[in-house]
Amino acid sequence: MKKVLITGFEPFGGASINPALEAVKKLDGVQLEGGMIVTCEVPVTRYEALDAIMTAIEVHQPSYVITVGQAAGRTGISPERVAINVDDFRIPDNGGNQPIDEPIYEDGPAAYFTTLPIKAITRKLQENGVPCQVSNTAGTFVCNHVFYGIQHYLRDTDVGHGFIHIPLLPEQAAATDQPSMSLEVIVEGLRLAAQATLENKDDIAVGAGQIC
Ligand code: PCA
Repeated sequence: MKKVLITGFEPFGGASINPALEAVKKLDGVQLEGGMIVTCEVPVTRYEALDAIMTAIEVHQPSYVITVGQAAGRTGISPERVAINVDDFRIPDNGGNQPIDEPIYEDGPAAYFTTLPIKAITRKLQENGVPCQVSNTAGTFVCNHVFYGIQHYLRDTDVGHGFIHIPLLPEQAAATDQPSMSLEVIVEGLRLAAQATLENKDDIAVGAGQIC
């Protein structure tokens, strides 16, 4: 049985909730056609985050890894296209680290592309009524750090990996002008993303480009 490891970050920046963590709590053990979901909780701390995910990969031996984090301002679930080799933290992480323009790996390439079928994921979510758009930036905070670091870790394996950002929950956005998505829709979107990953070894060729 193929395993899809879905990871979720703990709250950060003084918040008490992170939709990624709430979602993975509901996804643990969920059966897919041709596989099942396993999960792990990830600290929002530069190095410890990678350690937690690498340990979970060693324990579960998944065929695919989907790392998930919150992105305030996103209107839909956002499969990320590219991770870049830079840490430039606008706020300190939960360990107090605030690097400026430091490489994640000195000898690493400038960027890694996702190895998840992000166009197939996007189409499956949209067809099932879940707002979803490909994103071309995962930022320069801990989410990008994890995206880049796990791509680097898995670079010589056939384990697929990519990062998905999700919107705020309604209770996080209620007193702001930020968009939000219910936990129920986020959980269903991530389940569909895992299913689409199992169903599409190669991505489909459909446009999702942006003009600035
Ligand atoms: N979002 C942050 C880090 C943890 C999370 O859930 C980010 O986008 O970098």
